[in-house]
Amino acid sequence: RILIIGACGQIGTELTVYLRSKFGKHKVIASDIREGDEELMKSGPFEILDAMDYDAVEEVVMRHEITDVYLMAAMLSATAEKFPMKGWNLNMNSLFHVLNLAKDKKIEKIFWPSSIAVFGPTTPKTDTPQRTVMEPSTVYGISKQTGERWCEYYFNRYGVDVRSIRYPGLISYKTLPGGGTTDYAIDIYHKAIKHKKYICFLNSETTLPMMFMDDAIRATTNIMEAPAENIKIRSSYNLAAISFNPEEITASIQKHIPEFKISYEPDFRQAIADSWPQSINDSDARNDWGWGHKIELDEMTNIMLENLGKK
Ligand code: VAH
Repeated sequence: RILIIGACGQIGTELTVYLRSKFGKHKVIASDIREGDEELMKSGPFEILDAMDYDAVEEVVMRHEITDVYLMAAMLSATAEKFPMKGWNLNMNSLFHVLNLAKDKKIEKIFWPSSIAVFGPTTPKTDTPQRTVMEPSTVYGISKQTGERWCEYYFNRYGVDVRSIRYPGLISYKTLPGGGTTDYAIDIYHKAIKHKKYICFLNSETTLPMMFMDDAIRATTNIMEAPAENIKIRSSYNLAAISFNPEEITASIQKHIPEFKISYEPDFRQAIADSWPQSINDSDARNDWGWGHKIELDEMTNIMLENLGKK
């Protein structure tokens, strides 16, 4: 059975729906610190669970006979800059609990998300390699870089089958933007529909690596279903799809809403975005476990506007 920790989050919400459709709703236990929306709550078993409480996580794992854990709970970049110690404690302690459950053979497999936030201002900005200088300057990035080191350590030392990918900014319509620096690229669609204008907290040339959620969910299941011997990297795999800046996503939206206007009021999140790469080299993921993105910017805009327009 599968346990999703952080099932109400941006990725967790869609991962729960996908895995339940694939394995059956009783095989996938959703959990989070608070209840989710009605659709999630009535779509299968749910547990209120604090990812930082080892005993509580262990109890849910044992009671539901969990074999695979997707640890999706974390505090994202912008919020973690406001609450550094809370961000560090949540992102790290939750990971240690799940790694130790696997070390003690209480679970068999772990998925843990890392992020392009592990790269910092001194990292090469374009076609960023899998292995390169990584001096993250955000609490979130530091926690993800450290988490990657621990995942690799637990694999090498204890044989823990933990798999991880460095997600770029993820764009989706099923959940509201949640404290991420890349979340401007979600909010812009909501505001384009509601107000036909958007005040962007990043400047117009801020190019960032991004991906539509359906591609991210497919990458997550691809890496989890790959034979263990194909997973050559046990820290975390670079993953890429599309890179764009606010000007380019605006042009994409204006193909549907010609009168849409953007203005720029960069805030503290500009420095976070400036510390991250503009494009990522994901050849290792493509070679090792058959990764390949599908959704380009204009198709993503079609999907986002169509689904948000219906809400
Ligand atoms: C954030 N969406 O903005 C996340 C992600 C690369 C960005 O890690 O914090």
